[in-house]
Amino acid sequence: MTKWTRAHTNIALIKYWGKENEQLIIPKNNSLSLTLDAFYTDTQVDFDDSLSEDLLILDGVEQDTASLKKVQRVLNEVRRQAGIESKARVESINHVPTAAGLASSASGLAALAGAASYAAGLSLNKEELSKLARIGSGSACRSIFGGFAEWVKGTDHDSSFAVPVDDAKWDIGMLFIVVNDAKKEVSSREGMKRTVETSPFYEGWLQSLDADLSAIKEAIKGKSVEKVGEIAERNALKMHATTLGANPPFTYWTSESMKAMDAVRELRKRGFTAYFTMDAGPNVKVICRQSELEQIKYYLLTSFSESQLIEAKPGPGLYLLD
Ligand code: 2P0
Repeated sequence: MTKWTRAHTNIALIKYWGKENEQLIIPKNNSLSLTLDAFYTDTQVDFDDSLSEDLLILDGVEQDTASLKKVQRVLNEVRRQAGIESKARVESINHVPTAAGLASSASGLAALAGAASYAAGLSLNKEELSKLARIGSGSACRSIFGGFAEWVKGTDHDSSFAVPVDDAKWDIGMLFIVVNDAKKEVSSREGMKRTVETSPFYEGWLQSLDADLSAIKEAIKGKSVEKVGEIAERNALKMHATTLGANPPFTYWTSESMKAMDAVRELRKRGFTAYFTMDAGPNVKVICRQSELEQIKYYLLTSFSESQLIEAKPGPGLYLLD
């Protein structure tokens, strides 16, 4: 029994940054994201007794055992729940513009949770799928849901999963500015670990989160792009500030990222509702009104090329393809 399953990527507006339990991927703090339509992963899984080991074929290319690690954490849990021992063939196609340098672990591990549980004959509800995706990659637990989702940190495997917050069927969108001067980055897994262990700013980050979370939920309820953007931008800046206090210090920002952030500030001066957020990489995402995406892109074309600018709207949660 195998079926293609699709999951879209999500971008956190209140960031997940740091683990309480590294083995189970229990986070230090709740996070809140928006699932987007522009980038997604399609995956199918086949548990096959004739296989002697798990196989991962990504965009038609068989992957090495190192890339299988996160995938196998999900497969092993599915095998445990279904009481099967067969190895799996996992086929995955990432629909992310080539060379965009955008992380696909959220959509990838969410699609895998859906496809693997289906292939094993498990019928999991969304909460169970979210937990399963989480053990592959933390941010993936939020991609089970469309629109806005909150990952409630919990204290153990059974209490740590995402919940839907709002379907985002209103005038909010996101524009990705893909910057071209990417340097070799510290992985998010390594970056958050180093920050938790060594940055004196980490405590300050944690202490400010409850206020950010309740404020953004109010802003979402009021459908205020302005407030959502303002809170998200400040939250992202705080997260990135923690990395400068780490030992050794690091940053995901490049000069191109800073140029993009300046462009967003300039958009605000020109009367647009535009705020930015950034993740564990140099790309900048502009939070804006869906109805202003075109005009904002037009303005940004004065500083960036067409291929660097990707428009996104709120996207759906995990689903099986016919
Ligand atoms: C987030 N990031 O909330 C934050 C903001 C990056 C910065 O989740 O170790 O790939 O697999 O749980 O989910 C990226 O980290 O990390 C991430 P693991 P993940 O989106």
